[in-house]
Amino acid sequence: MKNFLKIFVLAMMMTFANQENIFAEPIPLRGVIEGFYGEQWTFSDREDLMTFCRENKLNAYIYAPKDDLYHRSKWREPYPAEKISALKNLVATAKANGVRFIFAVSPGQDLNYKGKKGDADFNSMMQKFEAVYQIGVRDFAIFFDDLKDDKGNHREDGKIQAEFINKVQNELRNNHKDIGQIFTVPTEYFLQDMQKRPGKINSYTEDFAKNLDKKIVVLFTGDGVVCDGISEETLAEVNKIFNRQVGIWWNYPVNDYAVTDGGNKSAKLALGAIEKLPAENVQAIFFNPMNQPLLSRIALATGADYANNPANYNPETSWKKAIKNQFGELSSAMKIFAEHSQHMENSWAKVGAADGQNFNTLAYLVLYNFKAGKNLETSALEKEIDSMENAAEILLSKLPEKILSECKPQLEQFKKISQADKLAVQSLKTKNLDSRLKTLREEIKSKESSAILSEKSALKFLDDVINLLK
Ligand code: 14T
Repeated sequence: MKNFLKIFVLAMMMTFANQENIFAEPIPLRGVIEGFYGEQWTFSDREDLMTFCRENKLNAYIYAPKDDLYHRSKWREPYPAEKISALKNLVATAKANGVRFIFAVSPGQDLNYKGKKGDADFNSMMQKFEAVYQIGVRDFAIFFDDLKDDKGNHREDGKIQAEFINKVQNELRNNHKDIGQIFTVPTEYFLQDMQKRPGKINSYTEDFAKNLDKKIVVLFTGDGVVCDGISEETLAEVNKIFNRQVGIWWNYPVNDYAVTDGGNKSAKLALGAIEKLPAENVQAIFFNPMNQPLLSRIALATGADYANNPANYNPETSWKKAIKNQFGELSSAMKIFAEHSQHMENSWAKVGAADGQNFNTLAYLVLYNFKAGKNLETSALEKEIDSMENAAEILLSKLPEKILSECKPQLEQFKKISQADKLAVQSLKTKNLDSRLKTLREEIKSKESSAILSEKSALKFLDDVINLLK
């Protein structure tokens, strides 16, 4: 009886704790990795990120912009004085905001491991790290991602890479008493790439895992580079492969891979929530953002909610809260726009909730009834489309300048798609394709290299109607 009572009280406490988040267990290391290709954030964007991190209880930042020459292609060269001084300010701001600043180098394109050249490169790496140690950096990373040729092959040797990282770590710890943690990303950094077939781990990964010092934190991206969530099983499997608790490099909301011909920036914005990540056992997580720093904050704020309480995270609630906090009186309009620009997908990438789910529910019903020759009840769909056009107009006229500069083409596109959708509904009603519709569709198409959204929802509806009525 006594035991029964104990269990009962314990169960009540746990229920209570869950609801009130009293015993919420945050992921110990949680933050942002500036790890994307293309246009870098400015130092002022980075400074602002540190405040954002404190406000959202994120406690780490990895500096690893692929297109910083001194990070990757010219990694041996020291930073010029003015860049070192900007970094110094940033490191101080990070510290003041309770954010651990992790400095990364990606030397893999031309790093020498052996002989005289090997010694020289080891020294270059130590000098590179020493320079940032002097401005306050205590945590370091060496990344070996994206070293594959066009055929997807790489010549990297896992043992040699691991020994290099170990040696750098030893030297850092010999030179300084207060080194924090060392992080790495292997050349095979997603599960599918670590094995030729399930269960058969490649020798590269085996050698890397076996030889890498246990203190070093390994980051991986999931089953693929950009993938539809990480299961507890995948995490457990990768932990087992590396014989340690690995961390996650999460590729959302990053959009650097969605660049279309003609554009130099991704045409699609990832404005959705972080979702489908493990509810427990994650030791470290870093979200890779978009080239657009302000619009990245929707996903990053939800990522912060996830990372601070993975077991009780609700993407939808968190997403609404993030938009409310960030956009105030423009939040209703922003929610409508963002709803149509969440999902990222191509031949090898897939992540984020489906775009325009409300729209699709309404549109399918109308199309279904049209095809069945039934009476068309279009008012709900028309109302939805009006709210979309209205949202685009409000945002185009009222968004603060800097945010608007991150999404103007997409908002204009959203407005056009809405206007075309309105004509499409009218055309269905009259069973006659409005001649303006095809022109509008062409106009939309001509802008797709710089603005894409709602490909499988509001935009698809247009093509569906054009096909039905032509
Ligand atoms: F190291 C990694 F974990 C990683 O994700 N590396 C890059 C990263 O810098 C980039 O931002 C991200 C999204 O594009 O994916 C990795 O880069 C790739 C990988 C690919 F397989 C870019 C294009 C690819 F085809």
